Amino acid sequence: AEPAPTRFAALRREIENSALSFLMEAHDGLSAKIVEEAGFRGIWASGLTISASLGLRDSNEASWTQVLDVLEYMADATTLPILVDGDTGHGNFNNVRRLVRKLCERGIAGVCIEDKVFPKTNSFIGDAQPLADLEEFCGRIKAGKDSQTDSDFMLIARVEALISGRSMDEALQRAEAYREAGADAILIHSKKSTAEEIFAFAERWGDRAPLVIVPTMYHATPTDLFRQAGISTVIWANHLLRSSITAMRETAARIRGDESLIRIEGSVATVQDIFRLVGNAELEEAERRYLPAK
Ligand code: SPV
Ligand code: MG
Repeated sequence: AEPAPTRFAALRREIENSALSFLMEAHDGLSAKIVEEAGFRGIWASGLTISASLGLRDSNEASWTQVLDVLEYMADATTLPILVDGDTGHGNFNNVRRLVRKLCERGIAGVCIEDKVFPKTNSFIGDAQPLADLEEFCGRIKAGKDSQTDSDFMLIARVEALISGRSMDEALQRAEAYREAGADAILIHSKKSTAEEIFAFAERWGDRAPLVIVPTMYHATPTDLFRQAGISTVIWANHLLRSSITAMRETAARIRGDESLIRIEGSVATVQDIFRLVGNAELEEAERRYLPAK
């Protein structure tokens, strides 16, 4: 039998294979386990949801090493490859170098960096966000690629031109420059409520490098249209955090109102379920092996 691919190779395979792939958002060890349990083959470690789960804004308020700590919990909790949202790379080329080295050490299979400036602003806030200088951003990409210690590590360049109201020509020009600088794939982002500009981009881009998309705003687009457009990978970017917010709010309100758990117990995960998710059975097994017999 063939040896199992490394997580680096697994992410590369997901993004480069001809079938449409999906990455599901997670923001901590537990949500990472839930993504794996659901059958997904890769995780999107979202900057927005990791920040929000820490009670912070998506403005680089969490330091990059704090994010790295969260990633370590996520990697320990699952066997899935993780693509981390590296925001703008946390500084210039030199910060990207150190980030990529540390991600490789922790077994994080890839990073996506966006062509904006530190501290970043979430793409869905405001209008024309300042973009990075094209050549300076290409330096960040090159520095990242030169620093990876596993040949399958993926560096994905995220084009924010359409988000910032720039032209389709500029988006394509930037994507091409990033590909030439060594990016393994392009994430083309849009905040429109339909996918028209994504399809227009994909048509002109062709198959120069895999395309990754985040249909948070154009959420009603049928997934088959992404397939037909030759998209490589869809990121469901924030929906586990958002669903947990809804569930936690309902539970908190109900317990506060009822001053009782009577209407709660049947509708929330059991304590046994928590034990199972975090692997208590393995610990019991290990105790039989390592603790003196009673
Ligand atoms: C994230 O999940 O943090 C992203 C995607 O970067 S978005 O919020 O759409 O910018
Ligand atoms: Mg982000």
